[in-house]
Amino acid sequence: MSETTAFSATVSAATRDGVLVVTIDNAPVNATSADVRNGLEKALARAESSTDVNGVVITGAGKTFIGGADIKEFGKPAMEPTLPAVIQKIEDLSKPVVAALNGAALGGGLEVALACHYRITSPAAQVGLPEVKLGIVPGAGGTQRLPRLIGIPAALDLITSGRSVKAEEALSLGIVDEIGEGDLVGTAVSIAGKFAGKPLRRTGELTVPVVDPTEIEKASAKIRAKARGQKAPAEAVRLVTSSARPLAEGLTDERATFLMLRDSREAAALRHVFFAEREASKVDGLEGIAPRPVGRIGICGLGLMGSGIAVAALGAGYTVIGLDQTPDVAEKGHERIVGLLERNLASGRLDQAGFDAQKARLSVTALDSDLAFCDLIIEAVFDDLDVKIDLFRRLDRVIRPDAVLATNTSYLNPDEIAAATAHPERVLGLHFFSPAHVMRLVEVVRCARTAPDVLATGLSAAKKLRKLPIVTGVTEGFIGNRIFSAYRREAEFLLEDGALPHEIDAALEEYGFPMGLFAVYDMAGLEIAWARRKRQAASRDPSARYVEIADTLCEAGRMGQKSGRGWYAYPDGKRIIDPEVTIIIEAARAKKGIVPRHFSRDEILKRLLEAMAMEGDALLAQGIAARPGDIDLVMINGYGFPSHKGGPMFARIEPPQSDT
Ligand code: 3H9
Repeated sequence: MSETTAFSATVSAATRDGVLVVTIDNAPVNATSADVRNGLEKALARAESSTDVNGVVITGAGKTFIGGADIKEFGKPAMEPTLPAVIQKIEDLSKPVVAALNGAALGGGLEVALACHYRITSPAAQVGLPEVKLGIVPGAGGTQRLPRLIGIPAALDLITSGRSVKAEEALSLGIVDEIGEGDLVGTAVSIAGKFAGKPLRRTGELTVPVVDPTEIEKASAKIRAKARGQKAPAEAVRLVTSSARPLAEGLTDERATFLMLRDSREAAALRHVFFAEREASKVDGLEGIAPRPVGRIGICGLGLMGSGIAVAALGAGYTVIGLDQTPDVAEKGHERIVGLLERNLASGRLDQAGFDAQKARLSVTALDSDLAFCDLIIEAVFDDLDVKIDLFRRLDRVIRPDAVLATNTSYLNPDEIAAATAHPERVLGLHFFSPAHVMRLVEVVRCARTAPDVLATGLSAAKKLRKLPIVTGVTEGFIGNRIFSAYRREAEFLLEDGALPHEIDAALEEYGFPMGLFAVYDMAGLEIAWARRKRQAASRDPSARYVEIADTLCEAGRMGQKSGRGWYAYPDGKRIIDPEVTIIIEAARAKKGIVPRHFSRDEILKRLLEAMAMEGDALLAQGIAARPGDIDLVMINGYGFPSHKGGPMFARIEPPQSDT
């Protein structure tokens, strides 16, 4: 190996057996920042002009090949050379260029690899074009070169879903040419040496395989429908399906589309979400604090919520012991959990070996003392203070003093539950969302006396469960339900002021919520919220505005979809507007002397979004939420707020209609 030459601060190279091995070292993820592009360009020029260089290998330092373009540069003035220009130089080089994928090759990283003349990957690497998740399309050839390599249908799937594939799948699809064990760079060097002086396989010169246009049209229509108004997936469909045209034409179109989307509000929102997710794991007071080790999790209460948590925990590799009141009830819980695992098996999310292993790690009991060896215990019993306090007192006596106790309460005060135990410092809240094995959000509740390493344990276990943990302080409903209450209250004010449920729902769905608020109520059932309102009636501020419409619906037996009627009617299960509901609403308005007025969709949205953001302000001022981004993540991952709008705090920065 020759001496190392630095082509820039982040790109260096050394010659090995006549091949220039170029290494990108731009921590943390080797993003193609301006300095990397500069260094690469210079290294390529050196390779082209040096008579003692026969080929090039491009690889990354650390565990990533290239994580993509540098997202932090988006929105700043462009710096030459552009990534597409550098990538074109790779493809055009007269000497063989081999990509040695030492780790993830994502976005611009995969685009670099696609332009190389050969791709060898380590077995641990993943490849993908996740740009649509950032509201953009691949902007450095991905939409044009990937179909040339793997065909339009497979490229459509990968680019419009943004999913990454592991090395094996990348090989079978034809994205990479070889999986290399051991000295990856050494193998890449010998491949480059073998290709020297031979005709090179340039991806851009390949022809896109011909496919049945009706098949493509069917797939495209499905993708567009799923995108719910987002621009990037639709643009990606257009670019990929038209990739059979001359490369230069496709690349020009792709670049213009990329730039247009990159500067859009939608992309700014999704970038905000990306960085907010990374920020959320930085929690005040936890620097340098190690979580307690967790291998065995106890779950108390094996209803829907407890079973969902159990499935998530089994999937993460934990041993799970479920506790319920009697052996019979516990056995029912066991059946429910196994039923969920069977569904995963049937859908292909789990293979037989995985199913068997997970089932073998599950046991149930009706004896508290069987939880003695658990490291973390999560309760998901009925949301009643006395029930939870009784359970925590019992557990406190039988579990190890260093075991962590978590409550899944939605509305109760976890400080009161903690205070009932001998070790309140080991108590925290882990508020899962239903169905717990599907929903990504977990609110991690830092109680008044939660020890830092207990909080760290909750965060690390939630992450291992592949959840997005967001820390919240103690308040009624925590971050999500407090914002949701403010949103619901405003929606009910709107009803009294003149809007109808279907008008509010239409505005929300057009904005990007998967379902309007009143349709969601009907689906969930109206009785639980009604019971809560009745409990709170005595302590309600009599001077505060209170909308009785929901109570009137419940009194009339309209409990939602299950009872065939709620905010809508459901003859034959299909949701329709019910004039009876309109009459109830009109009567409520008349009772208060409210003269209804018309609300446009924009006005409806503005009021609802502002109500959410104002509650968010209060949560920040009270120190319940640490950052606006945390609030946005809670609403996106727990309440259906469209991620491409960035969450209620981000959405407020500009009015909802200002999309560019
Ligand atoms: C693109 O490529 C466009 C092109 O088609 C066209 C261009 C013309 N840029 O996730 P982690 C930071 S668009 C800047 O915790 P992991 C991240 O903020 C891009 N920074 O690590 C964090 O910073 P901090 C397409 C980035 O090991 C730190 O790195 N690519 C970027 O769990 C660690 O991140 C993608 O969308 C970036 N591209 O996972 C891939 N990526 O420490 C996005 C990360 O200050 N990235 N950072 O909080 C990922 O999926 C993961 O980061 C990755 C590593 C799998 C790479």
